[in-house]
Amino acid sequence: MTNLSRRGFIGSSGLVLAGAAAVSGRSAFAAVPEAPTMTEATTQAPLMPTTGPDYQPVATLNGWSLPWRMNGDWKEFHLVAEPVVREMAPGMKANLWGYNGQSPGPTIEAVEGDKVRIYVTNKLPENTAVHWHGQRLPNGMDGVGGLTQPHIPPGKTFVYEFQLRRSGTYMYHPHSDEMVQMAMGMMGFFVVHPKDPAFRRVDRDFVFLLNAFDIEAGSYVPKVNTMTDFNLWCWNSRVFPGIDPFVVGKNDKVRIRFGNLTMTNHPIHMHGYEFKVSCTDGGWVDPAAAWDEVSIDVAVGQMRAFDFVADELGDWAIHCHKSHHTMNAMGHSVKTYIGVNKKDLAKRIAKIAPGYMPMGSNGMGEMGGMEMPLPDNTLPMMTGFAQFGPVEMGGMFSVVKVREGLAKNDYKDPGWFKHPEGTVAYELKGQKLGEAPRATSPDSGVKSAEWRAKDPRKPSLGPDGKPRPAVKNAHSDH
Ligand SMILES: [Cu+2]
Repeated sequence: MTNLSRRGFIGSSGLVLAGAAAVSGRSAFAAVPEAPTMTEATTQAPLMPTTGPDYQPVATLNGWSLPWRMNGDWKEFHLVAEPVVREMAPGMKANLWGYNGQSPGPTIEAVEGDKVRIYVTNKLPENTAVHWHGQRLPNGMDGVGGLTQPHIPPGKTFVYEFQLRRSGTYMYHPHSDEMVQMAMGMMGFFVVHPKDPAFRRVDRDFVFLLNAFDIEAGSYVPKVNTMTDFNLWCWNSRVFPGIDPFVVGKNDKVRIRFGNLTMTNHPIHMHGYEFKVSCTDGGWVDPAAAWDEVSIDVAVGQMRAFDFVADELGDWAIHCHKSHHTMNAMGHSVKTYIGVNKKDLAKRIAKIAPGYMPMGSNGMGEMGGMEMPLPDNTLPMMTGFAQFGPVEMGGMFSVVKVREGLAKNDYKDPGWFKHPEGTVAYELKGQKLGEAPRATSPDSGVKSAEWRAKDPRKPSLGPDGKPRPAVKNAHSDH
C-alpha cells in the first residue's frame, strides 16, 4: 500500500467508506469511478493534490482538471466521450464533441511514477479511441484504433492502464476517425508532475490547447472537412474576448504550456517579457540549452512550455502572431478597399444586397468599435473592450495580468491595470509640427476609379447590347 492510500484509509472518509461497504455488502469502490461533468466554460480553481507528493496544480484556461480516486495504488479517472455544447465566447455556442461536458476535455493531472487507470466511455454516435500523446507506455495502451486496440464502439467502456514514467507536458486526443473528432473539439491536456516537489517548480502553471473550427455565421456545427480556412482560432475552444486572462502575482515564477491540435503552426508571442522554453511533449529542456525568446512557434502536433519571472506589472498581451488568427469569423474573400472612396459605391451595392457593409476605406480598425447587425450565434470579427477602448482583436488573444499582492492561487480577474502616472502613451497637444511634404493619399486629388454596381440577377450585356455567354469561373471578372 502506498503512502497515499494509507493516508486515505486512516482518514475519516476511509472509515465512512468501510462502514458503507459493511452495510451494503458491496466493495468499498464501485467498479467504475464516477465521471464528473462540467457545465461552465470559465477557468476553474486548480485541483489541489490531496494524496501523494505535493505539487503546484495547473490552471486550465477556461477549463478544469479531472477529479480522480485512489483504488489500491491505482489513480483512477473516468473520461466520457460525448457531444457537448461549448460557449466559445459570450454570444456564441457551438455543438461540439468533447469529454465530460466540455471541449476540450478536462486536464488529467498525476505524478511521475503514478499508476493510472483511465476508463473511457464512448457516448458518441461512432467509434472512438484515446491516444496518450507523448507518454511512454506499453504499445497496447497507445490508443490507436485498429493498430493497438479495437476501436471503442458507441456505448462501450474501455480501460487504459499504465505507469507514468516521465514528468512533463502531454495531451490526449482520439485516434479513431481522428480528423472528424478533432475538428469537432475532442482533445485534452495531460500534465505529469515531478515526483520531487522542488523540481522545476513554479508558482503559477497555465495550460491550454490551440484548436480551430470552421463554423459558418449563424450556425452551430463545425464543418469537419475544412483543411486550412478556419474562421474560429481558439485556445481551449474559446476565442477572445471569451478567453480568460492569465492572472499572476508580481515576481511569481510562471509557466505557460500549450499544445497545437490545429492544421497550421502558431507563433505565440507574449509582450513585456522574454521567456525560456522549459518543456516540450518530448520532455524537459536542459536550462543550459534554452535561450531567451519573446515568440515561440508551435508546430502542428507539438507542445511547448515556457517559463518567466513576472517582475513587470501590467496588462501584457499574449497572442498568436499570425494576425489572421486574432480575428473571429471573418470572410477571407473580403476585398481590400484601403484608399478607395466608396461612399457612393456602398449605397449602390446596398440596393442589390441589403445590409452590405464593405471593409473600411481607412483599414478595418473602425469595425472594432462598430455595432454591426450579425446573424444569431455569430461573434463580431474583432472586439474586446479594455480601459482605453476597443482592442480590435478576436481569436487567439488574451492578457497576462501581473499584479502586486495577489494571494497564492487567486486567479480572479483583477480588472484593468492602474498605470502609474506619466507611464501611458499620450497625445501631443499645443505644438505645431514641422511638416515635410508627404505622398498624397488617393482621396487627395488622385482621380477615383470608376465603380459600377452590377445586379447579379440580371444578365450582363456585351458591347452589342446582347447578354454575354455564361462564365464558368466566378473569379474571372475580378
Ligand atoms: Cu496562429
